[in-house]
Amino acid sequence: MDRADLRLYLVTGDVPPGVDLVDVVVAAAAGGVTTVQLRDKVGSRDEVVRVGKRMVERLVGSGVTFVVNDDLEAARAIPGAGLHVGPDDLHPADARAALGEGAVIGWSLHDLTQLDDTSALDACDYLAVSPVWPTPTKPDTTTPWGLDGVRRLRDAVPSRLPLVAIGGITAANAASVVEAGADGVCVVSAICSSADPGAAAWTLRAQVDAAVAAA
Ligand code: 3NM
Repeated sequence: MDRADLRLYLVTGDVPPGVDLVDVVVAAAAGGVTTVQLRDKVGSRDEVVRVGKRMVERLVGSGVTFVVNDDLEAARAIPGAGLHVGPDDLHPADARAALGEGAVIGWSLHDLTQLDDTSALDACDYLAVSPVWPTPTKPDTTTPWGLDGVRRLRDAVPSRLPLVAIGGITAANAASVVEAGADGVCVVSAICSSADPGAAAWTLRAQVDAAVAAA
């Protein structure tokens, strides 16, 4: 996976009342989002597949990478979808075996000991520093890594693996995350809660691109 495909990674979350999440994703992609993860911890698998297919159809030609959070069967049912898993989910090597070489597979890092799992690292296309800061969007995260944690992970993770960071990232701090060694930033509320998701994505992407160019 090209590092540039992870510059601005949108994880779906709550959107304002009356707003269609698919429209938010499409606007965010037009604004510069490079990867979309469909994350729905409430809806049924059928619902995830239905929404995911609508997203993929509307993203055709955009170059955006599309992954599903933690549901292998949903990923299999959506054309071209990859899978993002955490340390308590399906093992990345099993995801790779099920989805094949062409699928994008990502893994969340909660703990340095995960780096000892070489079969997991070998199966992944990217890793996510999870979370970099505490966030009201997901109050039950593990201990935040902070910017020092991003730096430590960038040194410890095999260099072939791109690193993104999630949790508490906004346009005001996105550059600092890239300066610490991340290849890109993941956000939920900075885009999903915005009245103008396209503009929010554009602003974030400009911050990330400038930080990458300066690195
Ligand atoms: N996963 P926001 S933090 C979905 O640490 C998610 O694994 C996290 O939301 C993790 O960009 C998070 O609004 C929510 O802070 C991030």
